[in-house]
Order: sequence, then C-alpha cells, then structure tokens
Amino acid sequence: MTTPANTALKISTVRISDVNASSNPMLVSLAVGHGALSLGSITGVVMVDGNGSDGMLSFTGAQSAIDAAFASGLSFTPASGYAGTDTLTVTADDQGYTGDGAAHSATQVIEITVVRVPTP
Ligand SMILES: [Ca+2]
Repeated sequence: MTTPANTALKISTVRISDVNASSNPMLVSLAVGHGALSLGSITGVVMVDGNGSDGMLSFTGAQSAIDAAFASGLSFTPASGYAGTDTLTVTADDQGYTGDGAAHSATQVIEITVVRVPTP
C-alpha cells in the first residue's frame, strides 16, 4: 500500500480469522514503526492499548466485533515528515481458549510505502 507523506491511509485489507476461536475473545495486536494507528469504531471490543499514537494498538473481542472494528476503518498516519517504508504487523491470538489448550496466534504483515511529496 502507498500513501503520500503526512497523509492518513485507510487500511481495509486486514482480515482476522481463527476457525478455532468461535465466539471466544481473541487478542489482536497492531504495530507500525513510523506512525500512528487508529480505529474508526471500537464498539464491542475491549481496548488493551487504546492509544495508537505510539504506533501500537491492541484489543480483545469476539470475531464479529473484531471484524466490525476493522470494517469501521483502520487508519495509519505516517509520522510527520516521514517518507520510506513501514510495516503494519497484525497479530491475532486465540488466547488458548480452544484446541489443545495452548494459545495459537497468526500474523499478517502489510507493507506500506510512504511517498515523499515535493514541496511547492
Ligand atoms: Ca499504544
């Protein structure tokens, strides 16, 4: 994904799925290296780290609530003046509610390129 410098990017390609989790809450962690993250709506999820200004967010919720939170719009705002590459890492952990008792996690990585905009 690509966004101009100093411009927020809506990320709609995050999909969390864990066939084992059913309605049990999963822990979702989001992290970027060079910017801030925010969600449009957090109805139905419980924020563990609700302040995305440091580039990290985490929350727990059932599958349907997590889907709704991502559908409401995940925004990445590059750090002021930053241009270059960044990586959004999304980790989902079923917290060991099902299966063999051990927590299982899945990670999705989304590459982001922040493009420098020529100043007039
Ligand atoms: Ca944070």
